Amino acid sequence: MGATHLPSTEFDGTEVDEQREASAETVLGGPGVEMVQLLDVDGKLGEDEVYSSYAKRLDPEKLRGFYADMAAIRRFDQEATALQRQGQLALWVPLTGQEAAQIGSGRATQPQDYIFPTYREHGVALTRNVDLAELLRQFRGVSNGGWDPKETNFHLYTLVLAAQTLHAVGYAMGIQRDQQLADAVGSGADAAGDAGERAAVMAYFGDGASSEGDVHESMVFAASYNAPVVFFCQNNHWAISVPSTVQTRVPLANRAKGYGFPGIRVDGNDVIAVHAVTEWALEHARSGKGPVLIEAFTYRVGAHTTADDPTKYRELAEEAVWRAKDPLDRLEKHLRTEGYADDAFFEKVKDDGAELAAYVRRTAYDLKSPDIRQSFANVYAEAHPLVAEELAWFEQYSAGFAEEAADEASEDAR
Ligand SMILES: Cc1ncc(C[n+]2csc(CCOP(=O)(O)OP(=O)(O)O)c2C)c(N)n1
Ligand SMILES: [Mg+2]
Repeated sequence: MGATHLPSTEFDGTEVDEQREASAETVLGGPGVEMVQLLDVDGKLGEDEVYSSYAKRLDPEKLRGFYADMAAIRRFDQEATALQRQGQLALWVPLTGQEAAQIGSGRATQPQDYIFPTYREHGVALTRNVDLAELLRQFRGVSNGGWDPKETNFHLYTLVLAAQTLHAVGYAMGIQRDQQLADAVGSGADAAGDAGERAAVMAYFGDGASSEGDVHESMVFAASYNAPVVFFCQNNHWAISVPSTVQTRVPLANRAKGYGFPGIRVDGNDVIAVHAVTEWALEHARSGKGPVLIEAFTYRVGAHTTADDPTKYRELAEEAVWRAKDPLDRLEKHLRTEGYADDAFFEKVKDDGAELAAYVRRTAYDLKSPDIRQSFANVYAEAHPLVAEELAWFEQYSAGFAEEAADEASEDAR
């Protein structure tokens, strides 16, 4: 294409649409596009040269655990959505459809790893033992976060798209330097022998966020410094109303090649494959071989948030295609055909889900609003005259309402 083909002021986008259509197959998946899959949609376990050895580490108990986790987080998601509809939460960000991507990757992490989520990683939170009821605090607007990240190495949710990818790489570089120091004084985990004891970082982000400059800068830095970080992109096909075909002309995993580290597209609705690929990537990062990009190819079955209506921008038929690839159904088929789980197991999972939902409901009803003065106290570490002045004004303003209420009450009494 020459300069004469550059868009003019009469640019109508037709050419771009045509290009997008031409590259859709590689973005949306097609026969020629590589993707790691172990469990097919019928729940049959296939073979993979590299990743089957990881899948073989999973005994029936672990697989049942994956199912129980995915069912629990789906039930939690339904409950939180209902709480938002009842006015208990200001907003909710549903994860339905992405359970395998989150449980598979989260369960591959070790306690010493550090996780930087976006705002939808409720399933990963579960795997890090974050009290799920705590996740609701931010969405009710009673906390800036909700949990102590140091307790679980699960960072607070980041709503500014992709910002956490930079934090993750910085953190990974910190881990790397601490390790170098420990190695120098002879107290560090041995790189060859104890790579499993070393720490790595996981940075979660979405297909939409992948277009942010922050992601590009993170990847450049991660490659330049060989940081122990795994970039985990959940390509759920949509960034609110913008389809993934607008974000990229190639599978997102392919971008890693340009930075010079491995990129893997994995079936994000196949919990066994996601777990295997993430374990491989974390081992790679922990053993000093540098970053990896994983693209979990999945789908956001519900709305972007409870403030969104996907019928305005996508076809129901597309949702139906993805419902047929449901991550829970697929693992259930596998567990049943292999004789790893029976009706009693699935009944118990359901009962546990109801119990979790009741707990979450109870806790949500009990969430207390913080004292507004706390917001003023949070502005600076030390007292500040301007903040004190604003607080004084605010208190005087609030007191006006108390006087108004008292006047109304005495009028009513007359
Ligand atoms: C820097 C920035 N720009 C825009 C937004 C508004 N916004 C919130 S979510 C979202 C879409 C993100 O899509 P994706 O990265 O695919 O993640 P998903 O929500 O699908 O999980 C946008 C544009 C934001 N939060 N931050
Ligand atoms: Mg998305």
